[in-house]
Amino acid sequence: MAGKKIGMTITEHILREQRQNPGATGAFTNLLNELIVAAKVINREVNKAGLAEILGKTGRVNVQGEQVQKLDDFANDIIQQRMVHVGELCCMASEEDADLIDIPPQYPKGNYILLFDPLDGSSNIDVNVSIGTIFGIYRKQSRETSLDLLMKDVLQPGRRLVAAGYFIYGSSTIMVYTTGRGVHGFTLYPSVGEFLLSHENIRIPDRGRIISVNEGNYVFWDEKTRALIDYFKKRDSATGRPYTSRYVGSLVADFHRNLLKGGIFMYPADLKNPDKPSGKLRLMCEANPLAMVVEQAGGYASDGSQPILEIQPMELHQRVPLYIGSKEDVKLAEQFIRGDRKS
Ligand code: FDP
Repeated sequence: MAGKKIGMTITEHILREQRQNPGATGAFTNLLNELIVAAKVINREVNKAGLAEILGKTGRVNVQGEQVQKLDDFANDIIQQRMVHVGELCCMASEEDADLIDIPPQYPKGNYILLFDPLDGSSNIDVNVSIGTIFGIYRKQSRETSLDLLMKDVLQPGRRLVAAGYFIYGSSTIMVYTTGRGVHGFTLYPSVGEFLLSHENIRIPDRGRIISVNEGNYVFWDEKTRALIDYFKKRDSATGRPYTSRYVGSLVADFHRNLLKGGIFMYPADLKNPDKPSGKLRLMCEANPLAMVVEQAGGYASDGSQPILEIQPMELHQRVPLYIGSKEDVKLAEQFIRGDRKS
């Protein structure tokens, strides 16, 4: 038959990955498939935003001290509802919930742990800017079953993630994922209701031309961070500077653009709280999954001094500074932040 060849479905792809792993039981495939169903439901609601009574704030403040939007709540509920009965998880953690989420006793438990940010970039919900769902999956290391004792299994460095990825609800809906064998992107064909392979083996350029950072925070940055941003903005034809600036304020959207085009996303530590300089983004639910994706695509992620994936998490909602994207650009950022370079 003539015409453009249609890419394989995400389900076929996951099964194909599973066949490459002789020890695989299918548990992982079940888990990802259920997550995809949850994302399709979230996508449907995101597309309705503006029509339904789902925009706006709930009036609650989440564990991060941020206003909870109705769609945040919806996405958080849907993921939990779909994932509790899949039988492959021992617990979950969501950016919106202070504590670990247990699997109720009526459902079977498994050996995987799901961490997720149900709706990243939520301040953009009301204004039709792309938002997304980020996820990371660990395998349980201990034999513990009680929720109180599972925290150690959850607080694993990102290097131990067995899969990670995101869904971006944008001009089209895309799922990008890795199980440690490259990064692949699938676009949702609404008429078919399936994610079909559209971006096989994504590779991020070693160097980009884009910086993505909220420069409104300039006054809260230390000298090293300011010197870094100033560097990217200086004119120098040999290194292709100045870089161009792109920042929409949705991590998934900013990350996805830079993954495809090359560049660096930065959310540096700032001094908004002078006693405790910190980044804004969360290690477990945001930085680690994207760090796994970017490394699998040939890029790099750092907190300014060490690879994100090497950080030993101390708490569930730990925040980190984040420099992520093209390898050479992120390595350069490390030189500035460590103080090895000033201009
Ligand atoms: P949001 O607060 O809208 O949920 O994860 C938080 C996040 O968005 C990221 O998606 C985004 O990159 C960042 O915060 C934006 O923060 P600023 O508004 O401080 O730039």
